[in-house]
Amino acid sequence: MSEPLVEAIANMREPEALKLTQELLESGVDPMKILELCGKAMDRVGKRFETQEYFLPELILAGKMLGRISEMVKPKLVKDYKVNRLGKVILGTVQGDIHDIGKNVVTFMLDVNGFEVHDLGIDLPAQKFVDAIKEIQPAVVGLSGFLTLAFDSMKKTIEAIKSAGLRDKVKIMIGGGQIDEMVKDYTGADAYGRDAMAAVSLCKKWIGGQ
Ligand code: B12
Repeated sequence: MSEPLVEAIANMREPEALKLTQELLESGVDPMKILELCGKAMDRVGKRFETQEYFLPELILAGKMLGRISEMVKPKLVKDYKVNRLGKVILGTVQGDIHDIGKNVVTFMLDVNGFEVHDLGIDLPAQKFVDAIKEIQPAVVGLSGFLTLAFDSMKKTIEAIKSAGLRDKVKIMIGGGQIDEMVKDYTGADAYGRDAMAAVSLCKKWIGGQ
């Protein structure tokens, strides 16, 4: 019954996508279900990009739609899911990579689940993470990346954290399109998370809250 939302996003019909989101929220559909449908739509967009049916403008528009839908869903999620501030997490996309849609979903989910999230942005040199750890003193650092070259950036970032003497002060999780357990081993991270809910589970395990 809620597949029309997937169709509207995947076919770049933004006004319809926003209207459908509003209707789903008003009819009491679980906001998590709406986010799931957004993920499904992004899969379709990604496939159309790969087959060159879509190009960069469509990807950017899809990202914006997702941002707007997240903003609409957020108040409802915060209301439904009990929120206590649980601990600090810093998160960012590593150097050379500007993909941030997945990272923004992770930021959003950590936020509504009660973590104090500091989103450092995109294309971040290792030193930015080191400086932010010193300043913010988070319990968890999240590294996001969608390009193959992000593997090396993640490894360098973790080495820089180690060189700064901060490695035993933080847990490090990584994630993004091409990331898997092998990349986790390669980079020296503590864990890999497949999606935003996995990021929430890792933070709950490390910081508490479950
Ligand atoms: C959207 C997109 C773009 C957009 C990004 C917009 C933005 N603001 O992010 C734009 C158009 C800018 C773009 C640019 C490029 N892209 Co691009 N892009 C994509 C695309 C289609 C979707 C990625 C996405 O956002 N998915 C949506 C999210 C929600 O997906 P998700 O993976 O389910 O997200 C979850 C997890 O990843 C996880 N997660 C994410 N981060 C983290 C962090 C932690 C800590 C944890 C635990 C979990 C976690 O949680 C998320 C939420 O549940 C992918 C193809 C694909 N099918 O994935 C290509 C893709 C990633 N891009 C690719 C390429 C090559 C590029 C460009 C080089 C293209 C070019 N020629 O210019 C540039 C790179 C620029 C750069 N330096 O980064 C390649 C990468 C190939 C590779 N092996 O390196 C891909 C795979 C497409 C392809 N098959 O060719 N791209």
